[in-house]
Amino acid sequence: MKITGVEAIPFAIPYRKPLTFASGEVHVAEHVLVRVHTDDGVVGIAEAPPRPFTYGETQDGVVAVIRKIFAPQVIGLNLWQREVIHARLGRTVGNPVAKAAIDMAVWDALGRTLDIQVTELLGGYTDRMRVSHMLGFDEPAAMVAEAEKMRDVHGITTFKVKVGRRPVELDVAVVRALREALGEGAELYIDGNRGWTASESAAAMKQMADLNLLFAEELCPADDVLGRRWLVSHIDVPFIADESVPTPADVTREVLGGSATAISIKTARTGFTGSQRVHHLAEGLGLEVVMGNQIDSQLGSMCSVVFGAAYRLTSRRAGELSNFLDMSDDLLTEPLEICGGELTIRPGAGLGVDLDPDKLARYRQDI
Ligand code: MUC
Ligand code: MG
Repeated sequence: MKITGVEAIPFAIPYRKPLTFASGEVHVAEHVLVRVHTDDGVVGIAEAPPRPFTYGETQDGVVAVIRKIFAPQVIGLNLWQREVIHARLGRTVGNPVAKAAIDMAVWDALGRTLDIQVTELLGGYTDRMRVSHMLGFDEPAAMVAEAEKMRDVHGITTFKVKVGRRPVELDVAVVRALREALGEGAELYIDGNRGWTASESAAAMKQMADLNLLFAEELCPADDVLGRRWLVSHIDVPFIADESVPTPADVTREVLGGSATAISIKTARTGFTGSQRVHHLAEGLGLEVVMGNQIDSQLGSMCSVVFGAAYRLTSRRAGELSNFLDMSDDLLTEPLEICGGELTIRPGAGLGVDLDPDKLARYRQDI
């Protein structure tokens, strides 16, 4: 049960199709694989997807902070001491995805040691989630074609549409085209990644008033404090805070300040231990919750569904679990499959997934 080593392995897998959104774009999954080793010979795994445009982390920075600061802080602790690990990692400011990956690899190692699924250790509410697919910027016809492919091949009927371009009519045209093509049965919501001002957001929401949106996410920056409060009080769908709420304290501040009425939980930034805190807080505050996507690979997507399926609140809405489909390859021995619009937990212990050593050798960047 004692942690004997923590590895941080940078890897890079190109996307078949880059994802573009208001705050950035991703062409290659330049992530960091984290492996936590124990004295029983157990190895827990997780990935850290650095997002410089969201949290300031880079692939090199994640590797360095894990090797130089975090690994020495957790080696020697045992797997049950997750709160000690959380506290020690918390001594360093920032670095959310590096901390989250260590936390989730520890939970995976614990599950494997006890021969229990992590989702059961967390809460065990269900074994699956409905899937929401995230559509990056493109022409309306191309975004409709992608949504139809996701519906026809994988049964997905919930879509998050990236918005935040100027003029706002560019994005309004996309959402209208999607609604017309997919019909009223599809769930549609939008994510602006802070691209618009509050008044642009309000104008866009007015133009989309007849399109039956489920949510609006981060349309304008939370730092535009008064404008955002004004916007949130004037729109009639839940307003999701995502990158503005990477910690429980941020959730409290944004929600009590009137700048959000729903939140995105991303295991990639809060791990399992931090996501539990955010989940419990959201439940207490009566917030809608969506399991978000940090443009995760299959390993990261499995972490999201493992957490999301563990609780009633997080499994109620479709989770953003499908963007790995755009990657040219992955690291797992058995690829994840989305069937009938759902992603199901794997039966094995821990996260229930294993790494393919040949694939890791092909994509790792450090040898
Ligand atoms: C999202 O929900 O914003 C895009 C940037 C990022 O950090 O996460 C993604 C998805
Ligand atoms: Mg978002």
